[in-house]
Amino acid sequence: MNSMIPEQYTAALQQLDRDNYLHPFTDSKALHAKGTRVITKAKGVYIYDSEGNRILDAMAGLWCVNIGYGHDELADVAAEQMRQLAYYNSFFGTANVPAIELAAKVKSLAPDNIGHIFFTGSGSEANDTNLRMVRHYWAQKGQPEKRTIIARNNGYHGSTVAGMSLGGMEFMHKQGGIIDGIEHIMQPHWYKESLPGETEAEFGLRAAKALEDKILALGADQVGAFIGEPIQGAGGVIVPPATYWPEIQRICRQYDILLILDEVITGFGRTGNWFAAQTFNIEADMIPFAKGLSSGYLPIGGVAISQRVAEVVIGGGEFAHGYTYSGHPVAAAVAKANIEIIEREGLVAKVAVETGPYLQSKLLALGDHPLVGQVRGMAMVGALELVQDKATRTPFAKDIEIAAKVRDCAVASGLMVRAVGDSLIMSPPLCITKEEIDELISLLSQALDKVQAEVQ
Ligand code: PXG
Repeated sequence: MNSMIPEQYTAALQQLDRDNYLHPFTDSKALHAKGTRVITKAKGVYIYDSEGNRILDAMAGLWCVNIGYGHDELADVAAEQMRQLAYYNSFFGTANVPAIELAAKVKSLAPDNIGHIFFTGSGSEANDTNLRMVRHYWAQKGQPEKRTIIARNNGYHGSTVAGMSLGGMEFMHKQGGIIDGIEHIMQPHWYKESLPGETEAEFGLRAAKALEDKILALGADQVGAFIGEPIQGAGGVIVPPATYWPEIQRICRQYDILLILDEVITGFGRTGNWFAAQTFNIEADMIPFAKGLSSGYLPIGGVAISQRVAEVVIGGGEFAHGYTYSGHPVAAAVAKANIEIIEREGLVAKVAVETGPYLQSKLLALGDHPLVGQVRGMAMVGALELVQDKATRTPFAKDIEIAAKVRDCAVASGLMVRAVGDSLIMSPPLCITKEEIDELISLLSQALDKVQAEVQ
């Protein structure tokens, strides 16, 4: 196929794709009509498609390629590990060297209260692990009725049955319903959900109080855990007011409820610390992670478990839970080498003091654009909320699909961003330079101008 001219090559791949490949989270009929964009190679912050277009990937794949693309070193690590030991499980009294070393490494980077690391193949599996571990923990403690988990509207925790149920995406719940024992409360989205005149600080406390109200309504003896993303990612990069997390922490402690902090997106540097728990000063009982752990070079995730939970699980006999690929040696070796690259390149500090603030200041400046109602973000994650009327926060009519319009325009000009509702969201590779951020902002601003001219 490679000897064909790019258009023929692309058309042939698109046909193969149409005929055989069912895509995740996709309106297949619409995609079949349009044709898939086939990504063929990548280097640094740039991806390339089968037609030869170069695109600045401001989504780091799917929030995951933290070190950027094309680190040959990881290919070498994977090949070497595959030759040495391609697979062995950690189930029946065995383990492998990379998994043991990676557990120690992740624990050393995690907040001080973390005691043990459990590995999974993905973020969804990590949250399935959480659901089972919360219930197992309370059963071991003699309180099996503490089994309800409180989550939030518009949260995202994965797409398996437990992940989808913990998530607060209505369009997902509608396809088949959710499992029992999960309750949802409001999200801390000040721009969308505050009352007239309510400050961010006041709103943050009210959004946290929704947790207390729900606990009291259900009875604290029925509630096992609360789960939330430090910053909602798939929901549209929603950074809660500064008052929110301290109050959530207080409530969880007061009612003896475990706190699960979903760091699948925020883990491994995105907020300028290894974990957002450190950025927001949150003491969590379980921290699911994935994505940045391996920068997406191989699938691997896990849960960092607090000492108090780990002690109960370790002391409670067999916890009958695990995956064939828990602690996969090749994925673990690559993850460990990925962390070494993050350390060697000083990416976490760079995001905290240099490129993160730079991206945020450039995004804030886009707040002056007539289409932009709110700029949200922190360090290396950001969003622009597009509105028809800035003063009244009036959104565009749904059928205009304003954010999708800007995204399409951006992609056509060489910038990959995501549209979620009326938000444009981004989470660039942590290795992005200031010059590349300038390019990102310039392409984004041109796309905004173009669409602004169109909808005027
Ligand atoms: N938790 C969070 C916070 C996530 O963002 C998961 C769990 C699940 O991870 P896995 O590895 O099972 O996909 C995620 C994943 C989007 C989008 O639309 C986001 C994710 C996945 C797919 C789409 O932004 N995040």
